[in-house]
Amino acid sequence: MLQRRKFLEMGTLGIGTIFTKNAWGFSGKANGKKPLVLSTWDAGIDANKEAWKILRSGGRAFDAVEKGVMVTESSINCCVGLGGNPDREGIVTLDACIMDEFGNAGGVLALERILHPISVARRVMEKTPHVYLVGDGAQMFAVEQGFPLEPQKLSPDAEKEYKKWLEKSDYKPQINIEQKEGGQTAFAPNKLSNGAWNHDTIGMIAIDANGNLSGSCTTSGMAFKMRGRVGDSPLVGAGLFVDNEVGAAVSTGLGEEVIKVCGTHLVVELMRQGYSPENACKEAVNRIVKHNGIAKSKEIQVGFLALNKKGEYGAYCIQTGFSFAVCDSDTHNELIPSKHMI
Ligand code: SD4
Repeated sequence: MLQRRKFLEMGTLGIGTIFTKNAWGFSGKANGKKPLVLSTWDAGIDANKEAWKILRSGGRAFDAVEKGVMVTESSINCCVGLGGNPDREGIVTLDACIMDEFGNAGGVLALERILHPISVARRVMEKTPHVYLVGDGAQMFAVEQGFPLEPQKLSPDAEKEYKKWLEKSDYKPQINIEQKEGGQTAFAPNKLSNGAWNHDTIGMIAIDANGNLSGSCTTSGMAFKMRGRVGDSPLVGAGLFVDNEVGAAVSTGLGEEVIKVCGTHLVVELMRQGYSPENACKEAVNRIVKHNGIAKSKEIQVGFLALNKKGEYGAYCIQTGFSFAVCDSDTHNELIPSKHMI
């Protein structure tokens, strides 16, 4: 239903958008163009549009992946960023990381009350000798850098979802399993009362006209997580990895499973060995499924999205529901359903 609605909505966007029903049809568009930007989930369509403005004018992929996901972080109707669901204590904590074409990286973990964690992650990379800043320290640094401290309050949607969750306070982390619409209990709703999916993360990878790769990943993390819980998204090699000689990858879904296999590092290393982006993602998914067994894997969603140095891309996930957005021209910004294992 959502896919259909999104399709109709996308028809009204500035950049031409096409939704293909073919699970791996590219609507006749070449897979292997430069520049190109990819991002996870349906919010990726709007994020790609912003990133494309930079890429189309010959800009750097690194700037594109920052500016692109800032759109999603700003959107109050989206679960990414300050509009997202809080932890068990009712506080929104944000994780993000960014990597450039030189292998530099920066990240923030459990950052509170800052609208653009991705930009703070960039500053950590550019202005400190460190890769990560966490919690209060990350916030202090952000404020020193001129980022305004936003009010400590939940978005109307998040407040509603949190109140619903508090009725049972049942702690059973689960994430992004969409085909069970209606069958979900209150612990981690995959669909919000406003009809939007609970995609609390956006990952973006891009190749610019010079053939340089960069990536970003930003999230409010798992809904109603334990205070202090950190997922894969801000971790180099888990939620995001870029090697400018080979390719870039991002992940989404149950972060704990991605962390245990160093998911995006694995995907990039498989591409180095000659795997196509799709097959590299498939093999990384396979490792997670093998580790958990089929029965348990049915309760888990993880998706990987990858791009190689030639501009070829692909994705794979454990089960149906994951989609990604690809933009490679002024008229092509498309949401594609990922292939899945189960
Ligand atoms: C996490 N991987 O915190 C993130 C969640 C996610 O769409 O991808 N949600 O584990």
